[in-house]
Amino acid sequence: MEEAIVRKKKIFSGIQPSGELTLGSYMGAIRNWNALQSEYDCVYCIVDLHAITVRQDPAQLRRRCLTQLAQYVACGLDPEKCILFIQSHVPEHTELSWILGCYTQFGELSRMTQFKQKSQQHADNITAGLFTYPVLMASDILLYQADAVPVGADQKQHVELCRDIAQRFNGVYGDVFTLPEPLIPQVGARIMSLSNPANKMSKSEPDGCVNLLDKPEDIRRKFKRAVTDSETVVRFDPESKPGVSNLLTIYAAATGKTITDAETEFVAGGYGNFKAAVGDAVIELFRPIREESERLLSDKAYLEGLYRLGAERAHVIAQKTLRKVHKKLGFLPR
Ligand code: AQP
Repeated sequence: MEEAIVRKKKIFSGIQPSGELTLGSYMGAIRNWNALQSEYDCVYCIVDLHAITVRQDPAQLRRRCLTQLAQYVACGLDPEKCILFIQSHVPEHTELSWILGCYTQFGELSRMTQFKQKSQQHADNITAGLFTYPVLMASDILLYQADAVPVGADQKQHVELCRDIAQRFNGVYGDVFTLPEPLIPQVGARIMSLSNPANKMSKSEPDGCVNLLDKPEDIRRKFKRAVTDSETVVRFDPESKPGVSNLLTIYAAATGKTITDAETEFVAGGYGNFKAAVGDAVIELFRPIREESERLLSDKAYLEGLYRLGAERAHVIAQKTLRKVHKKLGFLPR
């Protein structure tokens, strides 16, 4: 009997080196990346081209790219199992981005929530890059023919736009791109800021943010100060108790317990004990990651070798897709 050849599904995702990796990016994205790497062909990127849509300090950007790579590996991403690389090292990302920009509507980009928020935050520097960010993101995903994109809830809209662009392109030229699905975790899809639980925890807004490399005493202090409410009941109710609900989500995601079990665990004892327990859970979760990141960062040659190899492997796949696109468009081969 003939055996069916089952194609392994492909996964792509990336994070901007626009700040330190946070509890939010860990819960919303990296944790899921880890879980997927054994079963799928995974490509994970440090999206430095996206980071420059807002001003970055060059020395800091260089340092953050290397630190982020070390953190990816320390979080459990295995360079033997997945491709880890830096976006600007694979020029096909920007080449495809120009092409896809010609298949994207101005109106579609104007509706993107992230553009609206970031153009308010950076009102003195609303660049074309900030506006066309989702086109570059679509290129990142489509170059690798990804079936799924593990991201936090805030990126769902961008992945949906990527699908629309791919569908439009395929509608004209035939089956060129795989249509990707967003993969959003059940718990931890949107971790909120500890100081303002109405806002998402974001690495470019350090206030209310817990970072992967924070020292235990800093994590403890940040949770101690976390904004809750004037009640004393630990109950999951994101509408009327956003701070407490966010802490319950973090606790559940960090320990693997359900939110209901977490509520029961803290039914007595008040907010003080609750906040300390959430802080301790995060400290224990991040301790091995911080220690391993520090160890890896002391071996710069290893990290450089890793990102070079990653770029070579990514380039082979990206080149194949871009050649196909050029051919479909009617560009003469070089
Ligand atoms: N608070 C969060 N909760 C859950 N998931 C989150 N992610 C980010 N913050 C949270 C997810 O992690 C990945 C980060 O990718 P990114 O840096 O490219 O995008 P971002 O969403 O713009 O991240 P930040 O931290 O908010 O960065 P800045 O401040 O530079 O814009 C994505 O999968 C995201 O969903």
